[in-house]
Amino acid sequence: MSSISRSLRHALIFGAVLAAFALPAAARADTVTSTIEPPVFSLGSIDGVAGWSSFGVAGFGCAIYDHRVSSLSAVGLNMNSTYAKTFGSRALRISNGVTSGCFSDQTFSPSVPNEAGEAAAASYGFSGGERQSWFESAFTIASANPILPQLGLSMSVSPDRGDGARMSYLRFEDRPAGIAVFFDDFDASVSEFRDIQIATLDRSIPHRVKFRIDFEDGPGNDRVKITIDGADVSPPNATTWEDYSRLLGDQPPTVDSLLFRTSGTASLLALGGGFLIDNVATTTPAVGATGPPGEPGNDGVPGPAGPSGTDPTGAGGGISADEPLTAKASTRLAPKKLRRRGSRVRVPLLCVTADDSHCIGTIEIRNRSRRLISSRGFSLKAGRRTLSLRTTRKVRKNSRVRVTIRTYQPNGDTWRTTKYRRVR
Ligand SMILES: [Ca+2]
Ligand SMILES: [Ca+2]
Ligand SMILES: [Ca+2]
Repeated sequence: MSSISRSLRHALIFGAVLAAFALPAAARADTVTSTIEPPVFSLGSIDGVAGWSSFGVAGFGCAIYDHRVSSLSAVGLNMNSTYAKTFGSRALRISNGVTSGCFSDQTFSPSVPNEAGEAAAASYGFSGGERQSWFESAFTIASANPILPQLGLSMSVSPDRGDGARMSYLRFEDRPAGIAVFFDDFDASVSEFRDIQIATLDRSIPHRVKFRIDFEDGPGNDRVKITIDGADVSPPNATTWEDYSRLLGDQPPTVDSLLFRTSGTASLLALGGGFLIDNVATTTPAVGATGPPGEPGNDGVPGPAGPSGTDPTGAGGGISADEPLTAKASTRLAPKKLRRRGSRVRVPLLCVTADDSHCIGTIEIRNRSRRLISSRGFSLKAGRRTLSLRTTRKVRKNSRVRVTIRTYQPNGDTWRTTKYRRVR
């Protein structure tokens, strides 16, 4: 669907627009951009770098995924090629050589300062700031092998708040005809997802992909626009997954980042190859924005009307009494010592749910003087899980810490437990 010249021109213009966008547009929209270059992005795991999260790769998730910051030369790409102009010297390389059914341990881009979603959307602590009504995100994608198809290669990308509660979805599959792109949304009228192929991309060049989501309060009305290389490839009436959350009895989630995920059947042939991802940019309107924000793309479309006031209503509800027996989901501390590993503490947890839903919540660790030394959100499948928390202070061997776990219930209540444990 794309000509070489258009994509090249797009890539070049995008770079220029991105640079220009940072200053004048800063008053109207907040954009977080990752160009995946040294010295900030070292080779290997992207976990913890400039707001990225990928703790499976760091060894603390369901699997050690093949998601790595890689040099283009290491994947055999000529540095004078189109690739080098678009990607610089490094990119985030993702293959489905390793997969899992888990979410929160896969790779998430940095969170924007102000989340986006409906007024009643639930953040459960995975996003923050002031609630905004639209979200944009863009990234460049290319095959790590521009010549031959990597059959079996597949990856999905979703706007997400940080735990896998996806609000939209694109899947990229390498096929003989090119890179097939599929879009999924949820059709409330038939209570089903639709999975539609929206493009086949030329494997030999990079492509710029953009999500634009406009949130409207109430069901069945969010709007999604997918742009590839400047062309609108959205299917008719493209919408979010908002009504999937409602079907499960929850509020739709907020979004503030992109989730890059490899699930399903692993393709061992793809190990060390896969897709290259770069120039990842996420945007929401800045607080107090009043004018029409320009888009960080090259299509020159004037932005939509700025938000007229925001609703900073948080989600999650109040804290209910400790350990009520009626909790539908609860996360407990497994009866084991916590383990220290560098600046991280590994916390063994047990997620108990009445059905096969997830345990979603937050965990806090405080030291003897009750000073907060670590906190993070989680979304866990039922069963035993080990969560890794990065600590801001050194934790001494055999010291006692206070762990507070809050698990959010679909009705907004919170199940809370606090325990003391030694760190081994
Ligand atoms: Ca780069
Ligand atoms: Ca987030
Ligand atoms: Ca809606």
